[in-house]
Amino acid sequence: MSKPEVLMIGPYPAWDMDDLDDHYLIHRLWEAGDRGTFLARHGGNIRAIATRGELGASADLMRALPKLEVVSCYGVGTDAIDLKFARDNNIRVTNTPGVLTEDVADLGMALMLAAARQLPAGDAHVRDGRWRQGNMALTTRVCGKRVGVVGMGRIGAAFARRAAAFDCVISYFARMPKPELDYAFVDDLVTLARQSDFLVITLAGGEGTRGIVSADVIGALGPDGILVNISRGTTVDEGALLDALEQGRLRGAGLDVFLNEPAIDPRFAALQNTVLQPHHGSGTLETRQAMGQLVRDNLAAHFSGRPLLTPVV
Ligand code: 8YV
Repeated sequence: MSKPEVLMIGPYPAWDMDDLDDHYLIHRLWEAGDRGTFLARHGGNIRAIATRGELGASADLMRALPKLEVVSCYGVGTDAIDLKFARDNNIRVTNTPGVLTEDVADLGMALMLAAARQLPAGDAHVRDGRWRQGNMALTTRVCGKRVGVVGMGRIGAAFARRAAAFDCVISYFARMPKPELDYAFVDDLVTLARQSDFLVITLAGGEGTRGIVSADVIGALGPDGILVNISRGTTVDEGALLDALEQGRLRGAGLDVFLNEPAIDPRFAALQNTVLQPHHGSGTLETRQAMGQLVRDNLAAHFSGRPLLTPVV
């Protein structure tokens, strides 16, 4: 029996690619010269898409695959997948929740500490020999400070547990209060920002949260505030964030996500009060191995008629 044909939007690590090649006929879209020609040639036989959180699957792409049955996403965020099109066309969608929660939350804590204690500046102070001329400037304490968590899903809750271990006072903004948590629910982002020393964004991306951290929210966080974003670049008014960081109306930021990744706004590179990471919250060997396994297990379940492990649609 011929192998099911699968369209991959971008590469996975070699250990995943080898296994996928063993079980499926893989079409590598990122290697295609002309995508239109490539899809016209292969699209009619493709039954699955294997994509990544940041690459997604558009309605136009799925429309070019008349036999598409399932989209398996390497990542928890499905905001780049047209879920409505998938739902309307009986296309299943899976993601990789759970396995990446702890690492993304770890990076959020690391970014908060690095931005507050200015770890990149301290590293440079030592490496550049400037320590011989004197100590670096004083930085900002983290422990015991007020932390506002934007979004209280798996990642937000995992991050809050970490901040609580630093004796931080935690409040949060979410669609609904979660009374089972020992944190203060705040139903307005400006109010949350005004009463926070750190504002940490963990909520899902997509149209429903686009620009939710607005210029007003950034202004309420204020010149002593530090913003951390481990969600999606779309959740923040990035122009307002850059303006505030450049004009000293925000103490600093720790950012793992941006608009237009990886070709982010060059203004970020000039900022000394930011810590920047290349969308690497889930970027550990352990987590990426688990994510790849879950993508492959979902595909295997689909093609063997078993229930999907982590369905979104
Ligand atoms: C993905 C992400 O792992 O999980 C998500 O939604 O944003 C990342 O953690 C990454 O996009 C995979 O390439």
